[in-house]
Amino acid sequence: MRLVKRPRPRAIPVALTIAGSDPSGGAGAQADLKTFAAHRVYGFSAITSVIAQISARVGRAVPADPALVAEQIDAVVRQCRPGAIKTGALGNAAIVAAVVRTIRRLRLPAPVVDPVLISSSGKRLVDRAGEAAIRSRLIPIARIVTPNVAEAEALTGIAIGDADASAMRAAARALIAMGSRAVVIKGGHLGASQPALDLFYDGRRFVELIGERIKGGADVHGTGCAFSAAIAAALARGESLEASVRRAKAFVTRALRRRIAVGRGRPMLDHLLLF
Ligand code: PXL
Repeated sequence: MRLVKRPRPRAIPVALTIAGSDPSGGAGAQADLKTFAAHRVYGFSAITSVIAQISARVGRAVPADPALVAEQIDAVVRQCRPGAIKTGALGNAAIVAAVVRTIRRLRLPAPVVDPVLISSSGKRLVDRAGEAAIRSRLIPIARIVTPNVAEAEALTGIAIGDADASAMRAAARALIAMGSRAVVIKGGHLGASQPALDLFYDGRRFVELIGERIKGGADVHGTGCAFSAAIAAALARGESLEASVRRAKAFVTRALRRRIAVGRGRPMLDHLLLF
């Protein structure tokens, strides 16, 4: 038999999501992995919480043993150091603490923090103590934090109401004061008559990202997961933070426009945009 000389395997950027499991694949780690794949970024995942859910209904959520969350991160990092990390639903304060300790101990890249508090259907995905730990421990090590308006209000105590631009700026400043290096507040769920305005702030400059408002888009499950995962994917590919945020917004807008029906339930994002 002739020996065929194989080319060396290609290197590929790698990103890690630390997030809850959504068995229906619309949100959580499964959605993050699809988003990484759409960006041609290899995805690692550490599961923080197993959640019985479909797009229309979130059922029981069982947080993982915090040590097991840390062990999952240790395991994948042994194979390859990710170029970027994102965090999603974290369950409770002990998991938040374990994630922060592990990122510090392994000197991993500062994470994209999606401060997931409550699902769109109203289920708490992190308990109250966990929410406090996100504020006091995770946000201080974040590369960027990506709250929607409700999360920005909960984390800062500043009422933003209906697209009040000056209140959004105050909340962005407050999140930087908590220690994040940058913030993007997602205004997509605000009043239907207004454009989809996201506010980016890196502590020096405010950038208003105005996007097309997609009719019916606010009803789609998992947009926040896709947005923060897309930022991490672009960072893993070596793009600047602002370019990563702009690319992520364009990605979510496109995936929203092309949303898909998967049986019963809310529409889903078309992460892979194949046809
Ligand atoms: O979109 C917030 C979110 C994040 N992570 C998981 C979720 C949800 C919403 O349902 O299930 C695992």
